[in-house]
Amino acid sequence: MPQIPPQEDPHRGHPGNEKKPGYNFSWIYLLLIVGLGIMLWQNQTDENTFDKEISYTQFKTYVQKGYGSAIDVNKSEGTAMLHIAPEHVREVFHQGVEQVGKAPVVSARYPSTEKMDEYLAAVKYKGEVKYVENGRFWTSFLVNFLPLIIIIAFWIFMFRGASAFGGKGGIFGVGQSKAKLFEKGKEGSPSVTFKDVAGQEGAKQEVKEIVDFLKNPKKYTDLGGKIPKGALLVGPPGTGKTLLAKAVAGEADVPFFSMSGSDFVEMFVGVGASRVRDLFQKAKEKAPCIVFIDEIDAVGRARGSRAAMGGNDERENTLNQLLTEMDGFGTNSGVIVLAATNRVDVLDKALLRAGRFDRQIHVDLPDLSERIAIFNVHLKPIKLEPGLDIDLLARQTPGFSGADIANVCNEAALIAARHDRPAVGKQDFLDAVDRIIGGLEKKTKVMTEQEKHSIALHEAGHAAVSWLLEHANPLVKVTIVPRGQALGAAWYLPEERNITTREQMLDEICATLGGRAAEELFTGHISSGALNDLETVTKRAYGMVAYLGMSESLPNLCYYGQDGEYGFQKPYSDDTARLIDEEVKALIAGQYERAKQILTAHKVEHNTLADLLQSEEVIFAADVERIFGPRPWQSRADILQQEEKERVEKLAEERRPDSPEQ
Ligand code: NHX
Ligand code: ZN
Repeated sequence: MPQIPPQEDPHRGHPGNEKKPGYNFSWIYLLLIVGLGIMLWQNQTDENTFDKEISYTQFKTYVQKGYGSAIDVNKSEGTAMLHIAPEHVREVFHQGVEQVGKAPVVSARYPSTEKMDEYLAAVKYKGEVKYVENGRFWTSFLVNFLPLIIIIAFWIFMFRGASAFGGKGGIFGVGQSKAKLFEKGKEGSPSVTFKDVAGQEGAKQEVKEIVDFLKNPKKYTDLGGKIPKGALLVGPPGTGKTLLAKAVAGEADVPFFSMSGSDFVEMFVGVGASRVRDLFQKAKEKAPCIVFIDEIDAVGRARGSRAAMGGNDERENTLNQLLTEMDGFGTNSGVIVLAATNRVDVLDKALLRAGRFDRQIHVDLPDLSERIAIFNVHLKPIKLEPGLDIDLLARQTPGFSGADIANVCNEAALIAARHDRPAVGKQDFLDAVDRIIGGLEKKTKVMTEQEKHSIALHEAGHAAVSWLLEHANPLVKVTIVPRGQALGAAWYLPEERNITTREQMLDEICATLGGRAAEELFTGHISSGALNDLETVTKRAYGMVAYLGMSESLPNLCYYGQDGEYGFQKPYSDDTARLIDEEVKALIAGQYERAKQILTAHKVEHNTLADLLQSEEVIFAADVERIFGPRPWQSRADILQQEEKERVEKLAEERRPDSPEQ
């Protein structure tokens, strides 16, 4: 029975991680407050007291003359203070009582108490003699030693924190790992199970196996197998790596330590390594158990790649410690390390070798059927209009991650609420998708007709060229309503393909250049509006030439991910660099010409489309079809869609028997 996960209570802490009582800053504060208090008190007693320092000889003279009314002897300072009687103030200070106060004093260093006592007896001094032990001792003590105390305290703080005293974490717990410990049945443990992880069947299978290793290791070790030490969850952001790890924590019967890679990092040197040590020590005490490190690239980045810049010794030390710890425990000691990252390519090779994170679990973006499953999870709490087509939603969201889909569902609910609708409908979801891809609509942005015209020409250019190219993405709609950074946009529904051919890339580049081409052809001016178009085109073209070997003069050569390995240098010669630049330039120029040709050939249709767009603001694929006629190769896309639909229906069929009342 899943429970609502209790909110984390920051004051309670987790077992094995609580602060040791009394080991905190409070005593430093106490010391400071006491010191300040004493200083203030001292100042107060000395206030309005005119104090003049004199020589001992002078002091004796004053005593002899009977100027003094009382003497304070401060033994710790070695000074004697003579209170001058009001009637003698003028003789001593050459000033009146108004200037020096009612109880002015003079003080002098005396050679020794005995000698002074002798002298006082000799001159028959009748006044009072007070022996003061501390006097201003504390003031001078604080003034002299407070900086030293602070420095020493800081020093202790630093070094204890960096575990110079045994690695058990410093007196302030800086060297302790910040890992949270979850134990099944105990409060705070996540109630996520594998059932809550939609899609990701392959990854789930792998992760389940790890849980199984820990549940009955004998099954594996009896056959001579070794339990793996670590697994790396790899995948783009938002695909549910952390959720998977939480599900492991929820399903496994073993303790689960969870922390983020950045938790190792602190401003103090040596803390990271100490925290790694502490984490593994705690883990070994609780074995069998699972340690989960989120965003491991924070510490696991390849070492020495920035050696020229002095490197990052602290992070390297942390990583080295992590490597050592993972190698250090015996194969079957039962600590399995799970880590998540979206950048496996930057990780240190040593982390990935056998015996450490030797298995990589890829958590990819969900495909159509997985998106349906994810939608089903996130739509559960939402009040839906009856008959909502979830398949359609999944088809409209290619390339969305699980987190994006959750966002769509939430946004749709908010949009429906804003319109006071009783339930969330299809249009709300489509608006939510648009909002998430394109940003907020800016209906109030003021546009002149002139600007609108050139934007309409630009967008109609995209629409026309993409409509007339076989491999360009199918168009959904064209709009000149400003949204986010863009003043207008042509929306496509990209096919979810696994590989892309050269023709498809070229057609897409051509369609993207269609906007500027239309501007140039039909307004005579080119504008800054094509910034994003040119950016994507340039990136794609460089990718084709430098990474995919798709150009005439650099065929089958890939320079991907190779720079940085030998410092900052590019892994090719200057001549090659020039060649790449030339090829990219030629490629883009060629596609631009092609776009212009297409637009010139279909000038009338394009201009009709642009006019329609300017008056309607939003037009759909059907309008484009009315003007240009159906795409001759649309049948192919239709076949694909038909195939997909059949697959989805078959899947739905399969799910139906076990869906009722569960
Ligand atoms: C801008 N954005 O002035 C406006 C808001 C026909 C207008 N920034 O290609 O919207 O012009 O097919 C500095 C200088 C973005 C920052 C110039 C940021 C230009 C989108 C590009 C529509 N649809 N472009 C498109 C678009 C724009 C941009 C900039 C900038 C075009 C085009 C942005
Ligand atoms: Zn454009």
